[in-house]
Amino acid sequence: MITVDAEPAPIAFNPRRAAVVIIDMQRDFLQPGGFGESLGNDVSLLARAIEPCRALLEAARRTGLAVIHTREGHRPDLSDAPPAKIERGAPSQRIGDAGPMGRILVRGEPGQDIIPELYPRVGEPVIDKPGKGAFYATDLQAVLLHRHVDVLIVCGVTTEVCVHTTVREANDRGYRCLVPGDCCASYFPEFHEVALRMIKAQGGIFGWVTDSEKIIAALGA
Ligand code: TIU
Repeated sequence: MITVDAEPAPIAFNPRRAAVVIIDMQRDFLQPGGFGESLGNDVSLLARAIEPCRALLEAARRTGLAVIHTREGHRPDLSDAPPAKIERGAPSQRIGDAGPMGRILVRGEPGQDIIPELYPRVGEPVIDKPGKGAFYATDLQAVLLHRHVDVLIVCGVTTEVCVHTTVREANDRGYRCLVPGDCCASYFPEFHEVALRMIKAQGGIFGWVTDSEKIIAALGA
C-alpha cells in the first residue's frame, strides 16, 4: 500500500491495482492545425501538462504501475461521429476535413496520434474513444477488469471536458479517481481550476486531487 497526499484527504491504495490513465494527449489537441485549434482555441495553453505527465509516466514505467492511453477520434468514414458533433466548429475545419496533420480527429491520421513526448510503449493499451468519456463505446472497463484495477490516476486534456467526463464515468462505475492537477490542462485556465475544485469538493464527490510530485514521491520512484 502507498499513501498519496491529496485533497480533500490523503488516499491509500495498492499500486498494483492502480493505473495511470492518460487522456487524449494527442497532436489534435496540443499542436496547431488540429481539432483544438479548429474550435478556436489557443493550443499552446495545454503544453504545461506535458512535462508533469512525462515525469509521472516515467515513474509509472519504472515502478511497474499500469499505464493506459486514450485517443479521441473517429472511423475514417465518420460512421461513429454524431452529426451534432461534426456540425460544430469552423465549416472548413470540421471533423474529417483535411488539415496539416491529416484529417481532423480521424483514427490513423498523424494528428489523431499521441504526442511524441508521451508516446505509448508496447504493452500499454491505447483506447480509441469516439466520445469525451473514456468508458463510452470502448473496452476500457474490460481492460481494467482483467488487470484488477480499481484506482485510476487520471491525467490529460482537457481538464473540464475529457478528463472530467472520464472521472465522472469512472466514479459511477466504482473506481476511485486521483487527479494530478499539474498533469491536466485546459484552453480555459479558469475552467481547469474550477474543474479540479469540483472533483474534490463535498468530501471528494468525484475523487481526489493532487500533483505529480506527490504521486512520484509516494511511489518511491
Ligand atoms: N474541446 C475540448 O476542450 N476537448 C475535447 O474536445 N476533447 C478532450 O477534452 N479530449
